[in-house]
Amino acid sequence: MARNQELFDAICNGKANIVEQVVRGAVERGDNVVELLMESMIPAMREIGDRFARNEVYVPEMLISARAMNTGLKMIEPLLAKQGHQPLGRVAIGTVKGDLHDIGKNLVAMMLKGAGFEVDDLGVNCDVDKFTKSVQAGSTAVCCSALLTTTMPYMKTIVEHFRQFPQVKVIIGGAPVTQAYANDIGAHGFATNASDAVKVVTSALGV
Ligand code: B12
Repeated sequence: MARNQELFDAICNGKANIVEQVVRGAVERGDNVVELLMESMIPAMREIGDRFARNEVYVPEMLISARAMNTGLKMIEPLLAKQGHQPLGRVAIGTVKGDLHDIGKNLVAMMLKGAGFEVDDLGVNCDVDKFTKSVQAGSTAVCCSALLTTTMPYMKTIVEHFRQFPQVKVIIGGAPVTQAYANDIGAHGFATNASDAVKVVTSALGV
């Protein structure tokens, strides 16, 4: 499927009502929503980030684009999440302390749910204590998201903390995170996108 330019532009321009119309049409026609996500929605967020980096837009514009994106994501979530089977395991997910970006984290959570995991979504600005409480409640994977180079180092704190829980696998991701960084801090897994995140979590947990 090629890019849906109307959807791409609507997200870039923060037009949530247009996003709603276009996504509703696509869902009603039975279009492939994963392709819609990969070819039009995620590239639109990348584009708005590039415009921000070039000082063409500012935080308020990024925020309304993020809201428009979330409108579309909420509509496709039920299609990404399958239902009615035994959970493969319980997974905690959160954006790390100091970081409020949650679109990528939400996507990973949706795909994990879709793959059959029980997901404890801890939201944004998560410190080690929040993740620990989820582990004490039965999560065996801790998935951490960071979008800022300033918050990424907190992942090292998380990895080091969970060394005392050998059954817990720490998986990391987010735009600035790399495999080299994951190796460097001793994380159990890393992925650049939500569908690979599912593969990495599945393999780390051996399910
Ligand atoms: C939308 C956005 C915002 C929104 C966030 C709204 C929200 N609810 O999330 C708002 C306006 C609030 C915002 C604020 C800020 N932002 Co901002 N933001 C963005 C933007 C444009 C898009 C991010 C996004 O949603 N991408 C789409 C998703 C789908 O991609 P993703 O998050 O990378 O996730 C995918 C993968 O990384 C992976 N993944 C993600 N998490 C995980 C976790 C695991 C475990 C795994 C395995 C995989 C995985 O899978 C996901 C799906 O495929 C980016 C630009 C960019 N190129 O990333 C800037 C960007 C991240 N922001 C930036 C900045 C600077 C800021 C601010 C500091 C601006 C300011 N001066 O206030 C603040 C920081 C606020 C804070 N404390 O967090 C910079 C960061 C620069 C840097 N090097 O650190 C960027 C890169 C923009 C830029 N080009 O300069 N931002």
